[in-house]
Amino acid sequence: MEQASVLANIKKAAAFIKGKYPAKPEIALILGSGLGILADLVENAVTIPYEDIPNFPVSTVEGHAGELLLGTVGGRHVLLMKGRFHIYEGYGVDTVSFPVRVMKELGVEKLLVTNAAGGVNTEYKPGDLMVIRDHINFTFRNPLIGPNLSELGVRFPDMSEAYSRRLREVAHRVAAEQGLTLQEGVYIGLLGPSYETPAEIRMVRTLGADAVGMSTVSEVLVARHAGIEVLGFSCISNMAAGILDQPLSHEEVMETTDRVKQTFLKLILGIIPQM
Ligand code: 6GU
Repeated sequence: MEQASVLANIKKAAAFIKGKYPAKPEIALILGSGLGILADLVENAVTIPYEDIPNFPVSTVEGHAGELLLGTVGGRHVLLMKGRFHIYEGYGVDTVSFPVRVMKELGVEKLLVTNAAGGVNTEYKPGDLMVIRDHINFTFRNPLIGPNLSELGVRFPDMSEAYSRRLREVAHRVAAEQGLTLQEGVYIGLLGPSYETPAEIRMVRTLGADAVGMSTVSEVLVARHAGIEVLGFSCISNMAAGILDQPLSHEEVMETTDRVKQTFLKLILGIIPQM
């Protein structure tokens, strides 16, 4: 798409949201499987269905469209995406990351992303929480391809600290205060939707990955391009293929995220006021 019209699309979506919630959201939250319940803790929330927002992608695959929540958490104005978009659903990386561009236009300065991921590091256990130190883009797609939107960021954005050291330190401090063990490691993002083979998992371990998933990377690339500070977490919902002698299932992913969601939520609620 033409550069000018991409910018116009972003601005139009942002203007619509501003009309419903005039305050500047400082922190944005994109929460993966199972953590949607955080939405219940947003105070004075304004809810906007994605389908109402001009140019916003709508989920055609999962049946229910998703919604944006704006409100406060711990006294901070937040924007929360209830429902995200994945490449495996058939969306392009530009669509998957479009909401992040709108966040920037709204004045968002910090992004907290979470996902469910398979454990690649054999020291990990299902139910572990991992703060993301860095990622490997194994989708081989990049939402920044195309004419650079120089109003948003530079042509060749630096990724040497994609996941903020400062925010990772906040996460470790809050986790320690809560008596929680928090892993830190490298997330590798693949296309999915099939889980990996044992040979692929041995490969990504060799490449330096600790956790494997199907989301997050596109959104973080766009956020960093725009200078948004990022904090990411993976909930290790299961061990990746070939580590345990058992097949992988989405049910296991859902069961584990459900089991740890209160702990995860408490951690995130502890972190938000300190971001
Ligand atoms: Cl094992 N792989 C991927 N790609 N995504 C996952 C997963 C595994 N477990 C949860 N999400």
